[in-house]
Amino acid sequence: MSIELWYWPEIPGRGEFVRLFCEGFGIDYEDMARERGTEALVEHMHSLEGIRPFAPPYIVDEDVVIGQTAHILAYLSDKEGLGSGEPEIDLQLIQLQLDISDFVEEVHSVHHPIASELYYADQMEAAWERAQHFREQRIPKYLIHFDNALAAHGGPFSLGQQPTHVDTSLFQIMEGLDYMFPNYMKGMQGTWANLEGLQGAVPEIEGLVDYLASERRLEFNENGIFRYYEELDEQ
Ligand SMILES: N[C@@H](CCC(=O)N[C@@H](CS)C(=O)NCC(=O)O)C(=O)O
Repeated sequence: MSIELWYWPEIPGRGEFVRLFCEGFGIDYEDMARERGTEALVEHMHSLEGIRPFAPPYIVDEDVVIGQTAHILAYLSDKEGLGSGEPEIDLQLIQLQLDISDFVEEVHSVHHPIASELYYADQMEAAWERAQHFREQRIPKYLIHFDNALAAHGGPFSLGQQPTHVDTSLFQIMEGLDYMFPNYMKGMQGTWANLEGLQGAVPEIEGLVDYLASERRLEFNENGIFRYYEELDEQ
């Protein structure tokens, strides 16, 4: 039985981290709001009872209804037996996935440093300053951390030859950063060799070959998390 994925239909956003994992590892899912639209998503969210997800993405898997991207990926990985089989290593993979969530939040705060509810145009000056710090301090700090994690089992994936939920997420981060900061990322080429190797290896995962070439794969855009604003990139 396929799981339901509920996420905003027009952006890759955080939903894409779940899609990539499901597509790459053959997990059956229905992308509910892509089929039914934003209103259906809002209605569905409000119809949920009990402890509800705070925000999309969330999944429905029979009686299981959970949000939080990292939590969803940890749940699916465990359910499908796609971890290492060693609890202490699987917990470290979840730790990395939580680091990825923190990083994604910081990416969003680059173009929305004051408030998510305000337009980018209303916070451009603060965004410009934030982008500078983000490029100079935060991207290197996080990417070195992720690059070292990939080296721990010899690469190219987080468990050596075995890809996990961490790898599809790190791939999406690298693709997103290339879109958001093309000049900066070009200038840094070679700095994060393991991550660059991973970026080449993930698209070769069998389930992803077709997906990445399909219309199901949404392009990055300026409503999503990874946005391209020329002024926020290195000049
Ligand atoms: N920490 C959550 C964040 C979820 C989240 O912020 N979702 C966004 C879309 S990517 C949203 O719809 N937020 C609505 C809000 O924050 O009010 C996760 O990783 O899933």
